[in-house]
Amino acid sequence: MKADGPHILLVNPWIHDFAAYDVWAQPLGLLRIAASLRRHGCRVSYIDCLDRFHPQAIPTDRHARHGRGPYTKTPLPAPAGLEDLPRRYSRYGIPTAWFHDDLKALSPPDLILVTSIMTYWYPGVAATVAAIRKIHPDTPVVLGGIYATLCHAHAESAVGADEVVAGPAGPALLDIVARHTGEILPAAFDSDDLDAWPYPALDLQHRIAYAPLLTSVGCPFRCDYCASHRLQPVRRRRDPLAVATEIEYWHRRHGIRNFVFYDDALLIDPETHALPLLESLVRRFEGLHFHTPNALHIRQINPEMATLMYRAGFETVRLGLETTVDAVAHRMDRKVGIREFERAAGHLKTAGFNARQVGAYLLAGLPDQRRKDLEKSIRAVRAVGIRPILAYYTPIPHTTLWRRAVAVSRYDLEADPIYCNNAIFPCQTDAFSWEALAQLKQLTLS
Ligand code: B12
Repeated sequence: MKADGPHILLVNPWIHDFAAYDVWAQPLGLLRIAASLRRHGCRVSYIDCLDRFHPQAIPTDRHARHGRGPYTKTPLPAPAGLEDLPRRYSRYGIPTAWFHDDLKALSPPDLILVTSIMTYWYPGVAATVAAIRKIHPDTPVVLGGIYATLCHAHAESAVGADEVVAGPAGPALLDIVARHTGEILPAAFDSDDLDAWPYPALDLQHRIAYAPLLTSVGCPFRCDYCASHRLQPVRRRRDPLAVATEIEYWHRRHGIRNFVFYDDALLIDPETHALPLLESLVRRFEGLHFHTPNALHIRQINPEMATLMYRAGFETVRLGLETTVDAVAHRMDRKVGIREFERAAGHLKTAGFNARQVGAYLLAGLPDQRRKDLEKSIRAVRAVGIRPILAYYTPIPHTTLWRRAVAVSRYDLEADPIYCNNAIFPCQTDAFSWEALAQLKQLTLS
C-alpha cells in the first residue's frame, strides 16, 4: 500500500537499570505495531534507543553469540531510596546526543508511539519521552506496552505521555491514530487472527541480529508470580506452517539464522502446535538455531518432542522448573515434580542435547522462600546434569503473589515500581543476604 497516511514515529525507550544485556530482547510488540501501521498506509519511522548497531556506535559484539550482545551504557546516579545498594546504575542504550540527532533528522511526525517492557524500567521511558518533547514538543506521544498495562495509573502520572494505553494493540491502534491525527483508517485485517498480521517490521532495524518469533499468545496456566494472564487474557495460536513460512522469509530474505521464541506457552497443545511446527522445521531447514530463553513447560517434553527439537536445531533450551520443592511447586500451578523434571532432562540428553544447551530456571528471592529450599533445588538440578539458572524474582502487580510481596518487602512496592527491580531482591530477608545470594549463585556454577 502507498504510504500517504500519517507519519508515525515508533520509539523503543532507554533502559535504566543496574544491569542490562541484549539476551535476545527485542521490542516485538512495537515492531508488530510498526508493520500493522505500514499495512494501513502510514509512513513509519523507527528509533531504537537500545540500538546496538547504530551507525555511530563502535561495535561491541566481539563476544556476542547467536546475535546477543552488550548495550552502550552511561552511568547515572542511583534512584532515590536505592543509593545504598552496592551496584552501579546506568542508562543502557544510545547516548542522548545521538537520539536528539536522530529525532531532528526526521520530518516532523504526526504521532509518536513509545513502548514499555519491564515495570521497573519506567525511568528510562520517562527520560525517553522528555528527550522526544525537547525536539518535537507539539507532537502527541502515546505510551503502551507491558509497564503501561501493568501499572497504568503510575504510567499516567510518571512518564509525561499524552495518553497511556493498556493492553494489546489490536483494534485500539487505529482508534489511537484517529484520535491523535484525525485520520480514519479502515481495518486492513482481523487483528484477532495472529496469522493475518504482517510480519514484524524487523527491517526497520540497522541490523537484524536475530528474529523473535511469536507462535501463540497467552498461557493456560496461572502461576502465582506471572502476569501473562493479565497481559494476554485470551490464548491464541498461529498455524504452525505459517510460522515455518515466516522463518523461511527471514532466512531467505535477510539471511537470519538465529530465531527466538517469545511465546508464553510454546509447547502446550503439542499435537496441533509444537509437533507439526518442529516437523516442518526439520523438513524445511538446515543450519538454523532456535532459542527458547522464555521457559518451556517441562511436562510436554517427551522423547518425540526432544528428538524433534534437537533435529530442528534448538540450541538454547530453558526449562521452567522454578523449584523442586513440591509444596511450593503446587502453589505455583506448575505441579511439576522432580521426577518429571528428571524424565524430561533424560529425554533431552538422549535426543543429543549437551549440558551447555539446557538450563533450568529456579526462582530466587520469592516472598517467604527458604534458603535451604533453593539450595536443595540447585543441588537437585545439578544432580540431573542440567545447569540451574537463578531467575531473580520481580513482584508484579495483578499477580497472586503481589499482596504477599508487598507485605514482606522492605520497600514500598505500591508507591513506586522501581522497587520491583529483581536486581535489588525486593523480597529479600535475612535468609537471602547478599552473601547468601552470592554463595547460591556460586553453587549453580561450581
Ligand atoms: C518474550 C519475553 C521475554 C524475552 C525478551 C523480552 C524483551 N523484549 O525484553 C526474554 C526471554 C529475554 C525475557 C526475559 C526476562 N523477562 Co520476560 N517476558 C517475555 C514475555 C513472555 C513476552 C513479551 C513479548 O514480547 N510479548 C509479545 C509482544 C507482541 O507483546 P507486547 O510487547 O506486550 O506488545 C503488545 C502490547 O503490549 C501492546 N503494545 C506494546 N507497545 C505498545 C506501544 C503503544 C503505543 C501501544 C498503544 C501498544 C503497545 O501491543 C503489542 C501487540 O499487541 C512476557 C510475558 C507476556 N506475556 O507479555 C515476559 C515478561 C515481560 N518478562 C518478565 C520478566 C520478569 C523477565 C525477566 C526479568 C525474567 C527473570 N526473572 O530473569 C527477564 C529480564 C529481561 C531483560 N530484558 O532484562 C515479566 C515482567 C515483569 C515486570 N516487572 O515488568 C513478564 C511480564 C513475565 C511475567 N513474569 O509476568 N522476557
